[in-house]
Amino acid sequence: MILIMGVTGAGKSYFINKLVDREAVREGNKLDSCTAVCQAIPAKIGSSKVLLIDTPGFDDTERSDSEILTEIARLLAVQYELGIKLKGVIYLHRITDVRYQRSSVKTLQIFKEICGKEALKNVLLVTTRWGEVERFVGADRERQLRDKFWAYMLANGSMISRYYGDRDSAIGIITQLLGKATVVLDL
Ligand SMILES: Nc1nc2c(ncn2[C@@H]2O[C@H](COP(=O)(O)OP(=O)(O)OP(=O)(O)O)[C@@H](O)[C@H]2O)c(=O)[nH]1
Ligand SMILES: [Mg+2]
Repeated sequence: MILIMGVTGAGKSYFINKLVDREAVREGNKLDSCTAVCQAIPAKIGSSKVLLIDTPGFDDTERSDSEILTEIARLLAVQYELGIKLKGVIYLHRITDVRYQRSSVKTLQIFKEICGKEALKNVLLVTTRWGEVERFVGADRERQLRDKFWAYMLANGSMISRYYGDRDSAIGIITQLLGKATVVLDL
């Protein structure tokens, strides 16, 4: 199982749909947040079977972060009870964001706490929407994420990756986690 997390509108549902090559989950093109509950989508990547979990984004327009946390905790409890192994977590962030807003700082803080230090080596920090920025502008923002906002996580074994918006790129990202040992999150 792989969890897909990030602030609302980061492109979590879009990423999953590209990966499975169908409209498995609803994407939102409105200003309102879209995904309200966790959804599990089975996918086959090469010869591996994986369960992708689409989560409601933090900083949702309708619900508080604590409601969303409760929702994710509920899902993790069921997963643990059923003996489904967690391979890792993908955290999506839009490279088009011109500021690392407070909502992102807060979300990342919550995210770090959910994972716990031990699990950070199973975290993939992924930037999205590279088609909408000049490559050098994106690269400069990525460097700032690496040096500042994501430095702690990278120092503890998390990895960074770019999502280019297509299926092949999504498969490449998932594959990076499939080879890892399974983890249990602190939450
Ligand atoms: N072109 C392009 N559009 C994207 C990309 N990622 C997301 N979108 C679009 O951005 C909008 C929001 O994406 P979603 O995937 O619904 O965002 P989300 O993270 O699931 O948001 P919540 O469900 O509210 O937490 C949708 O209209 C997507 O089609 C991307 O990489 N490229
Ligand atoms: Mg969604």
